[in-house]
Amino acid sequence: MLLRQGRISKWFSGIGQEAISVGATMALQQDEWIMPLHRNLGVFTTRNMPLNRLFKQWQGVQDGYSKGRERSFHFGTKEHHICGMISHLGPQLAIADGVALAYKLKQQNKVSLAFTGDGGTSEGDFHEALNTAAVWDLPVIFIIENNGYGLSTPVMEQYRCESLADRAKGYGMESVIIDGNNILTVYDTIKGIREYCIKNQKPYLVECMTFRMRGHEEASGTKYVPKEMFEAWAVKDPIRNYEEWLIKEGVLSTDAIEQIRAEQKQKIEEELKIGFDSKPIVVKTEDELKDVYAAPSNSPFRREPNAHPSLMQDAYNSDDQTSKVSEMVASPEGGSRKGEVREIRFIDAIKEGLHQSMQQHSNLILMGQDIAEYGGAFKITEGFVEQFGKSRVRNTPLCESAIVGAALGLSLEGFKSMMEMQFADFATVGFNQIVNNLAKIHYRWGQNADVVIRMPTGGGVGAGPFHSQSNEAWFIKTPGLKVVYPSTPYDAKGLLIAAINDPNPVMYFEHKALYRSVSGAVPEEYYEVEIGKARQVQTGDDLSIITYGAGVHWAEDYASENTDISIDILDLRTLLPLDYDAIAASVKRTGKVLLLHEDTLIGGIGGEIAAWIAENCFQYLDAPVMRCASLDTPVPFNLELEKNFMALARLNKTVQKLIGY
Ligand SMILES: Cc1ncc(C[n+]2csc(CCOP(=O)(O)OP(=O)(O)O)c2C)c(N)n1
Repeated sequence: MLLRQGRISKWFSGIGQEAISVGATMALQQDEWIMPLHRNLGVFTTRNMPLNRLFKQWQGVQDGYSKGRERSFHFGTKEHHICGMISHLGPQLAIADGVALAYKLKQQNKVSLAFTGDGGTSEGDFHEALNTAAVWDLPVIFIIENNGYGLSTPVMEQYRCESLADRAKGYGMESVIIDGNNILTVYDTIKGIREYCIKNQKPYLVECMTFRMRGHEEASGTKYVPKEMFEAWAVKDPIRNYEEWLIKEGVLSTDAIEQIRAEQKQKIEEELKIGFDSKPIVVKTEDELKDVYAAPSNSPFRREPNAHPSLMQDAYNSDDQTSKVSEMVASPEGGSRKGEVREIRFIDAIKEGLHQSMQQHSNLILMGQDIAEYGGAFKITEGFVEQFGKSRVRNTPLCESAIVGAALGLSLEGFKSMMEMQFADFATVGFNQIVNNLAKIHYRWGQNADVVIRMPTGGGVGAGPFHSQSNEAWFIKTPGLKVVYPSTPYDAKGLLIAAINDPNPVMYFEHKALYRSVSGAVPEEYYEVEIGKARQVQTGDDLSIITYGAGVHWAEDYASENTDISIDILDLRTLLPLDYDAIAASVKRTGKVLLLHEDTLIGGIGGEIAAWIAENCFQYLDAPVMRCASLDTPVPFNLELEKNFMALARLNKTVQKLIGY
């Protein structure tokens, strides 16, 4: 009724399926996480969420669970241990893996529970999450609500196996098919399975047979469902059956049931009144922007912006006897103590930052393909498993989406995690979890995603189109992520530490070609480089080159080979959020700006910065802002082709054009 009156938003009815949500939720402890979907109102009510707050949520008002930012069941709360779904079917399952991993690591006797429909089982996420839970021996209960249809697609057009429960065999997991319309069966089964999962530290798949008595959503109708199906399932209605059973067993009388019904109706009316009494939304742009990120703590490890490689490099050069200099650095206790600065490679700096972070945070978990005994494709985690153990340094199956989801699940239970993408290119198969779950969750319902994804990126090594891409721009345009991209060993270490300390999801790009070709001064100490601050590499008067990653080295080499041009070089270091002050300062110094990046031209961050400069610094410009980027083609394999592809091939031409303007 309320939906028809336009007083609540889009509605996905669970009528006919109530026994599953309610029975399963009752079988769990109140503080065990559940990952519900669009039809699982019973999870929310069984967790005793105040109905008036639910009504507020569905109206999209300020004091609902998502401050008006989300609709229907797309919200969660830590208070009730419910993780809100995103629209995409599938991602919830892997988040349950992460929560179960957290329980396992904390040696708590708990399970997590995730729901999927029969349609959702065709998503890759279903396969990845179940396989990961099986391989990692995680106490997760996966419930399939098999109601015979996807949106309108019947199960015979959805899968070919006899029953979905059979799929468990393929993952090496137990399963059972039950009558999803009998609340006692659901409750008893899930209770028993919960004990099994905890005792054996294993997942379990439950297929609940049921039927949806309404359309997919209230507006979509039910024309595609034969009438006889409704008739057959109407007699199996879970609430009617339960009432009949209660009467037959003498637990309740018909009168008592009527009384309960009347009391509930009255309660709903009262709560609805409170719900409708809510204040209308107050639009505050400032709050909208602020809530995109969780507030980072004030870190005692952040170093002064001027304590920087170019300066330290001088110190390094002046001490050629020992190849080391001493300096005062911030100690973990917040004071200062002596630390050593050594010349180390880019890759070693990353390794050191990660290693020190593992020491600093006992709740930091590393996950990635081949990162344990093998030490990772680039050997960054070599030796880690011996020191920190298999629980914290985890080889993963090949399933990027599930691992990003699991990272988010760990975060729900207070863990930090770092996931290594073997190559940045493979982020495509974890993309949904990154851009829709990690990035949006804090804005949607206040839960942070304390996750760092390391992205070995870039070309120049003849690795072809799928091991060379610069894909940072895909993430830069996603509010909620932070994107960092160091170019020096000093920044590589400090930014990685800062990324791990930051409670938000950070994409950490590390250029493979710099790993072993670039060395620089790096203090032994644990320190942060502040996210969101660019680095002035050198100042100049004629021309600014604003760049990052490999581009910084191209610019430096170019400047040293062309000393007749006074070049101002700015290393952005963080691409989201950008350091606009530093950009403006560089523009003001030279009036001529070249944006240089290895990423391809169209849609690269150069275009974004050029637009910002045009809008904000037009009066300081003496020439149009120019971009020098890689060709708009995939990255070619042949080294000659790749050299031509790279922005570097056009750097001199672009500089000359700008200088001569
Ligand atoms: C990844 C993705 N693809 C498509 C959709 C659109 N969609 C929403 S619900 C739905 C049907 C889901 O069927 P099922 O998993 O059986 O669950 P049910 O709605 O029957 O409970 C579809 C196709 C979506 N939300 N996410």
